[in-house]
Amino acid sequence: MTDILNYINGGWVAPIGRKFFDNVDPARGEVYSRVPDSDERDVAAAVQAAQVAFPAWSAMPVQQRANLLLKVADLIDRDLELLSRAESQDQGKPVKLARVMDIPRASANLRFFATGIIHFSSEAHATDNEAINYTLRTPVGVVGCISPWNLPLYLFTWKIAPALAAGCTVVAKPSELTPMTAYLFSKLCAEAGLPPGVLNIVHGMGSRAGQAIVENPDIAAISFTGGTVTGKKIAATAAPMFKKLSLELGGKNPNLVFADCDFEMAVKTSVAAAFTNQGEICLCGSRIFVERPLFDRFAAEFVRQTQEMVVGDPMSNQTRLGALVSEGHLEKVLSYIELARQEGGKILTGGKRVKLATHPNGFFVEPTVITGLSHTCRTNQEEIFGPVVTLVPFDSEEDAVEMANSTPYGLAATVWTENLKRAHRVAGQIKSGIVWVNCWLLRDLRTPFGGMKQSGVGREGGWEALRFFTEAKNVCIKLK
Ligand code: TXE
Repeated sequence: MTDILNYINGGWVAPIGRKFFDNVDPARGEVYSRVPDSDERDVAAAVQAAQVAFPAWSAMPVQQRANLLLKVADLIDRDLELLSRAESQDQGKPVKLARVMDIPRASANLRFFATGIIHFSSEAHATDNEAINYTLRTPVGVVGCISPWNLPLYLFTWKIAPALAAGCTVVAKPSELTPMTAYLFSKLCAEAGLPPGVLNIVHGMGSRAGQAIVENPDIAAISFTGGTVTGKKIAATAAPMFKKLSLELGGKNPNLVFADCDFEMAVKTSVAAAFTNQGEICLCGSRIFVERPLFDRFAAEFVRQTQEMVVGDPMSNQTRLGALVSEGHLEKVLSYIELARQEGGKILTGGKRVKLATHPNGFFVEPTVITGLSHTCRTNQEEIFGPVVTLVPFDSEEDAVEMANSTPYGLAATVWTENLKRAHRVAGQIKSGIVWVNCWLLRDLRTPFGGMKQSGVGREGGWEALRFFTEAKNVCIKLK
């Protein structure tokens, strides 16, 4: 059984309190490693190491800093198979998905920001003939990066890559449910020659280690991705300390299918948008609104394709849906299916836990499609974050937009139509940080990423992330 260790000041250490908790393989329901139950003392040690490392790291020539991050990216690619298997075992996702999405994206994050920082520049403003203004951008200092369990290494690196590239030093905490790839990543950082203290990884529970990161007065900024309830708590703790905050929170994303869409593409992509990663992606399209004339045909084909998907051993290449991340999350998802029944929903397919002969204790759920619910019921308002979607008919463009905007969330949306004017019209009216037209999860890392309303505060991606991890200072020079 592996004991995961904290990575502080370039070395691997047990938590000061010597306590560990169990890490469960969700496909087997069995403990397979142990995680440090770190507390504020471990966080304090990590912050101290990060403070000591900050002057040299922030002053290092930018090309040299970039080269180190590029080296880490190369090592991730070298270990693609090992990391993919580790991610799959820890999270429950199909290894095939980790191989083509999670792990390649982790190295892409590092490469993107390592090269981005070289091109990062600031503005100058000539003020008539009076003065010249320029903007200096300096790294904010020691920052905290807290990431969730659905895309573990993918989102961990999405935060630490821009932070490190910008010249910050980092105290990071992966989710306690999926700490393994962050632990393996710490070894790659050391192998690449990242100086001690530049990146520190403290493992542990959100309420203890995570909270200690947010409360630590020497951490200047927090980048967090996770649930909206946790985001609220973090904001309440950090705001009185005037920390910079970037919060990427939940979603309840609408998928609007108009009758004039490319039918084949709309169904196929909507199925992927619903169930990729067991529906455990904040960008998954979980509320599918279909224009009434197309509704029955769409529903029939959607259900047919859903039933074709194999729920199975995450290590098998045939598997489309693996296990949910934890027993607690499995119960949450099943309770929402029960709620949908109580609210009068009709289950068109799925709805039950799956007991695999080879994995009788795994946390598997059938991909579930529900219809007959109003867009205002709890099932259609609250984030389920599992393989559960609803189909709802609509009669007009106005109705579709109103229903799409009717939740407290505003992360992402998809619109299916071949009508160019409608595509632009609807995209303009939807209240969300991203609108995909005739596609889903087509990501360009330069674009601003984040949510409106309760889906978050701030944007990451591209220059936005580098701006977040730097402070802008205006220097004004009088010319006369
Ligand atoms: O996530 P948490 P949970 C949604 C999804 C899910 C729900 C709850 O609906 O069912 O959130 O998931 C750390 N101070 N998303 O509770 O707690 C925690 O240790 C500082 C959407 O498992 O938000 C972990 O590292 N940190 C989401 C991270 O926060 C704290 C992805 C996220 O965990 C903390 C995940 C605290 N007080 C869940 N409490 C998305 N947007 O993609 C917890 N943490």
